[in-house]
Formats: sequence, structure tokens, C-alpha cells
Amino acid sequence: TALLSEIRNAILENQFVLYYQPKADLEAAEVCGAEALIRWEHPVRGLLYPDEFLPVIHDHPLSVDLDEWVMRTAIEQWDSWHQQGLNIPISINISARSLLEKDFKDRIQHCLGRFPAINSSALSFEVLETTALEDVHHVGDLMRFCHKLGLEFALDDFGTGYSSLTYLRHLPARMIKIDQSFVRDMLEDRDDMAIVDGILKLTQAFGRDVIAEGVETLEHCQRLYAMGCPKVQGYVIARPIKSEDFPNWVKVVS
Ligand code: G
Ligand code: G
Ligand code: NA
Ligand code: MN
Repeated sequence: TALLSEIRNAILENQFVLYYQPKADLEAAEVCGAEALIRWEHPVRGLLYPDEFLPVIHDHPLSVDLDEWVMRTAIEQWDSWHQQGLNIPISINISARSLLEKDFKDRIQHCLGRFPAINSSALSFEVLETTALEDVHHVGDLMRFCHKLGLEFALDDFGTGYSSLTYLRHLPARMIKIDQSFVRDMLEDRDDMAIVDGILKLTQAFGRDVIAEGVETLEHCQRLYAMGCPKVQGYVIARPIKSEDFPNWVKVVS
């Protein structure tokens, strides 16, 4: 389609940008990470969000090219912030297609090799739980491979994949991200609260780290903290921030 070639062109023309949403550790009272979220500065249509273009390249080889652009850009960003005195790990979202691509390991090593200054703990990958479940053994193997390089994985939108309980043991992701759909209504909805509580107990039993997504109010923060979930991401901390504004935001909240 026309949009496909427009996207291909937009990668070459550097029309994509990454915004960064902070992750907070309420216990340590610090910013413990930032998730890179892509946007398209379209020359005619203005700023476009992922839901307007990622579905077009779902499962298409272009999504691998875009992921590679994101990886390279996030590493450069980390390096630039590092030079400004910040040391904030960046996570990037990896598409299903990249993950299942045979040369993904080579791409990672190639990318890291081009930036010898980067500490591998500065970068981590987020993978949708539903994607990981498509090929648990392959993705589990990839996670182990990356862990040896020092790169960690997070299982994103956790709780939406239904098979969480049985498959978690085959997926050695360090971090579990509780899907925002459960977090949003947990204070009013007993079922959602039970799911959040269940995920927290599960991650604890499996020795994984956990963060709640889509946290919008202080009340949510207090409740999550009391339940043993001090890590939060969501509008209550900040909306996704432009890369050039990020260092100043960190300075203001620190
Ligand atoms: O803020 P937001 O609208 O950016 O993100 C919507 C969804 O798009 C998120 O659920 C996220 O999984 C996905 N997404 C955001 N940025 C990227 C990216 O750089 N690569 C991939 N593959 N997915 C992304
Ligand atoms: O699926 P993933 O978790 O990668 O995507 C995060 C998405 O959720 C992005 O679209 C981001 O802009 C959005 N988001 C982040 N924090 C909040 C929040 O507190 N509330 C809502 N409604 N959306 C959020
Ligand atoms: Na994601
Ligand atoms: Mn995410």
C-alpha cells in the first residue's frame, strides 16, 4: 500500500521520533527507567501515534527495520543523556516479527558492537506477553541468550495472555509489566484487584521484578506500594516526554 512505502521512506528520512515515559521506584524515590515510545512526525498529517501506523507493518519485514531504527536511536539517546550526567536504563518495545526473525541475535550484537560505550544494562527489551506465547521456547531461548549479554527482558501487558501461569517458567523475563487494563479499575473493581494481587504474588513466587502500568492517581500508587509493588509507570508520574525535555524533567523531580 501507499502507507507502506511512506513508512519505508519515513525511516530513511528520519521522520520517526522516540518519546520517553519515566518509570518510578516509589521505594527508592527515584526514576528507575524510561520506556521509549515511537511517534511519527508526519510532514503533512502532524504527530502520529503508533496505533496509526504500527498495525500497517504488523508482521511485515518493515517492522524489523523500524525496530532496528528504534534500537539504534535509543542507544544513541542513552549515550547522549549519559554525557549529560544521567544514567537511566531505556526499554524498547520489540515487535513479534523481529523476535521470531532468525537473525535477531546478530542484529542485537551488531547494534551493541557499534556503540562500545554503552553498558548493556542500559538497554532492555519489552515483549508483549501475547507475542511471547506465540513461540514460548524460541522466545525463552532468546531471553537466555540476551541475559548472557546483560540485556534484560520485560513481559509487557502481562495478564492479557491467559496462559501466564503455566508459561511463565519457560520465559525467564526479569520484569513483569502488569497491564494497565487491570490497574485502571483496581480500586473499584474487586476482580481487577484480585488479578493485580494474583500477579504480584506470582511474580514474587517466581522471583521476578514487577511494575504496574497505566498508574494515573496517587491513590493507585499508595495502594500498589502497600501491596508490595513500588515500581510504577503512568500519567501520575509523567506522560511520555520528548527526548530533549527528559533530562530537565528528571532534574526537576530529583
Ligand atoms: O504511547 P503509545 O501510544 O505510544 O503506545 C502504544 C503501543 O504501541 C504500545 O502498546 C507499544 O507496545 C507500542 N509501541 C510504542 N512504541 C513502539 C516501538 O518503538 N516499537 C514497537 N514495536 N511498538 C511500540
Ligand atoms: O503497551 P504499552 O505498555 O507498551 O504501551 C503503553 C501505552 O500506554 C502508550 O500508549 C502510553 O502512552 C499509554 N499510557 C502510559 N501511561 C498511561 C496512563 O497512565 N494511562 C493511560 N490511559 N495510558 C497510559
Ligand atoms: Na509495549
Ligand atoms: Mn511497554
